[in-house]
Formats: sequence, C-alpha cells, structure tokens
Amino acid sequence: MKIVNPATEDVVADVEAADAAEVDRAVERARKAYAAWRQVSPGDRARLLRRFADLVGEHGEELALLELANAGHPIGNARWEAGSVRDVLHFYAGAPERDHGKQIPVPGGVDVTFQEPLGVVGVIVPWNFPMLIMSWGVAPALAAGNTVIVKPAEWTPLTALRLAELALAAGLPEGVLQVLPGVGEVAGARLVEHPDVAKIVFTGSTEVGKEIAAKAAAQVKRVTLELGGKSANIIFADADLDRAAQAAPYAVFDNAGQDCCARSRLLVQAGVYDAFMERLAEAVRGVVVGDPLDESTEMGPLISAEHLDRVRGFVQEAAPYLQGSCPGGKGYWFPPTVLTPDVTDRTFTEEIFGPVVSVTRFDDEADAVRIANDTPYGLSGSIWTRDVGRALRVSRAVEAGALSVNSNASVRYWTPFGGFKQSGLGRELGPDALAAFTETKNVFISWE
Ligand code: TXE
Repeated sequence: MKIVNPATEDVVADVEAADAAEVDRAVERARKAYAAWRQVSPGDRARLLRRFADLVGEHGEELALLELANAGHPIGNARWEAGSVRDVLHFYAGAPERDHGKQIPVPGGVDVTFQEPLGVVGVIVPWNFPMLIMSWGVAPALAAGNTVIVKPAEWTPLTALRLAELALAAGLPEGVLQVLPGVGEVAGARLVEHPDVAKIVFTGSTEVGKEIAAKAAAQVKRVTLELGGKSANIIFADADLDRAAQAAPYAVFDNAGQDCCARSRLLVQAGVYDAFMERLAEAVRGVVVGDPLDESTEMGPLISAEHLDRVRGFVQEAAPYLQGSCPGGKGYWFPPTVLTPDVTDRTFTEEIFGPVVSVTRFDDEADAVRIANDTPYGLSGSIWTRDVGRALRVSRAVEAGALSVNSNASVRYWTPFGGFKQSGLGRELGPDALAAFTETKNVFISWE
C-alpha cells in the first residue's frame, strides 16, 4: 500500500497489506501470548504499560511528525495527539493494580466477583486520528489482561506501526500488541470473522459498523462501535456571542472536519442570527489553513483525493454562504465552508466529514431540541447559553453521548465517550472502559 502525505501528495512509505492468512497467524500468536500475559502480576503489567507510556512520551515529537506526514495534521495538533496517547496509556496503566472486584453478602458462604480478560481483542482504527483512536482501544484492553491486534486504516498505518515497536522496546512480550496494516474488507473482515477474536473495537463509518455488528452477532462476539455523527452546536440568544462565534469554526474545522464529533450543524436562535453570522464570518476568515509544519497552521488538508471529491460533491449542491481560503497546487485542500441549506438538504442531514458547517435558525428551546434530535446520529454537541437552567434542560433533552456547555471539546480521557442512536454502541475512555474489556465472573464458595 502506497502511503501518501496528503499535504504534498508525496509517497512517504510503501507498506505491505496483510491478507487473511496473515491475520490467522497473528491471531494464533496473540492467543499464545494471552496465556502468559494474563498471568503477569498486576504490578508488573502496570509497570510495563507505564514504561510503554514513557517511551511514547520520549518519542512524542517523532510520533507527531509521523502523523503529520501521514495524516496531514498540523504540528500543534499532532503534538497534542502524541501527548494524549501517552496520557491514555498512563491512565490505564494504573488499572491492573486497582481491579478490586466485589464481595457480595450471601447466605451459606462467600461470594466474590472477578473481572476476567476476554482474550484476543481486535481494534479496527480509522484514518482521522490514527494513533489517538488506537490508544483508546489498546490501553484499556492491555491493562485488563487481553492481547490486541490493531488493524489501522489503509491510508494511515505509520504511527500504529511505530507504537507497536515502542511497545516491544518497553518490554511488552511478543504477540501482546500486534499491528497488521491491511485492507478493511480483507484483514479487517477476517479479524471480525475469526472465531478466536473475542471482541472487536471499531471506529469508522456507520455503514461498516452495522456490517461488523451483524457479523459479530452471529458469534455473540463483543463489540464497541464508535461511528459517524452530525452533531449540533446550539447558540441561544443569551450566549456570549463573541466567545461562541470565535469557537464555532474550531468545533467543525478542526482536523479539516474529519472528526466524528464535528459540530457540523450550527443552530442559531433567530433573534441573534444576523449578529452571530457577522461574527462567525470574521472568525471563519481567520482560520489559518496551510502547511502542517508551520506552527501557526490551524487546519491541514483532507486525507485523500477520493475524500476531497466526496466533500466537493456535497458543496457543489449548495451555494456557499461563505468560504475561507486554502492553498492551491498539490495536496488535498478544501477551504472552510459555511452553508445555509434547508434542514432537509443532504448537507444538513448527512455526515460530510470535511470542513463544512451547515447553519440554520431556530425559534425557542423546544425548536432547538427538535432540530438537534432530528437525525439518526447522536454523538456529541454543544450548547451556548448563560442560563444554567436552560443548559441543564437542553443537555438532558439532546440525544447525544458527549455534550459540552459553552465549550467545543468532547473528548477527555478521564470521562466516558460514545454515541447514542446510530453513532455507536458502548463507551470508550473513562474509568468504565475497562468493563468493556472484561467479563464479570461470579464465584460462590460454600462454607457448609
Ligand atoms: O471508513 P470505513 P472510511 C465516516 C466519514 C467518512 C466515511 C468513510 O463520514 O467519510 O466514514 O470513511 C476498516 N470489515 N468515518 O471509508 O470504511 C477500514 O480499513 C472490517 C467516521 O475510511 O468505515 C478502516 O480501518 N473493517 C469515523 C476502518 O474500518 C473494515 C472515522 C474505517 O473505515 C471493513 C472514519 C470491513 N468490511 C470515517 N471495511 C469516525 N467515527 O470517526 C472497512 N474497514
């Protein structure tokens, strides 16, 4: 597979794609490694994961530059992502030593619960945040005592491969963490179908997620799914309009809109619509799009020529209200774009996954909630208001898994993350993610 820098179109690597037989061999290695890994004492498992985290920290700049060259992320973002991978590994490294289980009072004996690992876990990763999303599956899965096979996206295997090398260098035994680059329909599909893979963690399109869920159901295989989104950014008339308008572009143009949490629907209360749009236009024109290596760059290119065509196709159907600027020439560039479509238009209802925001106006709180919920998705969203009661009422009413009030941010590794409705199944991150990588076993010991 030719790996291309999306900012320059240069080929930066040529990576072998694993076929189904290679997946089978990897599963066999992971199964053997599992027998030993689950016996590693909690303290030793914690120490190994901390060493892995420290190595990621020491190699942070290298990982950031690799992500930049492979996924086109601006250097500032890529550095943050490398730091976050380190932090996620540290966060879960402490878990093996705090896995306390329960002792439940019952008559006739003692009853205890154990959290047992599942076995071999397959983590199928998309191209939008390659190393970050990989760490969300890998860190809790390893901490819980599973072994892991990662299938990175076709476009972006480089940081995943480097992370696997760092895991080995940290002392994780062979076979505990493997990375198998390959084509989704071949290597990914085999991981899903393999009877010795106990669980699949998948982040990607809703379409493929549904297919994986159906195949997994046939084997009662565990799945965690993190799928698409069309999240709402709701601006009430009593909000701090300057702050809300300053933040709105970054709620959707970060990572060039290739973010499942992108607030790609902007809902503005009618009374402040004009005032807000004026501020928004200024903020959008200020978004710095360009060379990912430039420290001042805020938005890079799209991932591929195919994806650029797809995003262009959406925008061609609408007359843009406003477009920012972007470089011409080589690279898959698309400018920050604001649309004001009808709420039934495709640009308002479908995930574009590019730097495109569709704006509409609403009358009151009930109207805002109705529009926000009128979608099969339910991943994230923002509510901008100075009224605490309204913030709480609307937060409870919006059908989404990760909401923020007077903020754009969805992901903090301390807290649970995942979607309502067709945005996913299960939760990643936070303390509860460990439960998704274990089975609860109950043992009763009679004292009779
Ligand atoms: O995703 P795919 P694509 C959305 C976004 C984007 C669209 C298409 O709207 O425009 O999906 O992106 C692997 N069995 N998101 O086509 O195909 C594949 O190799 C097993 C949202 O890239 O879902 C890759 O590793 N695996 C999103 C991963 O699945 C399969 C992130 C995701 O690829 C497979 C990415 C199969 N049959 C796209 N087919 C988010 N939630 O953040 C593919 N794969």
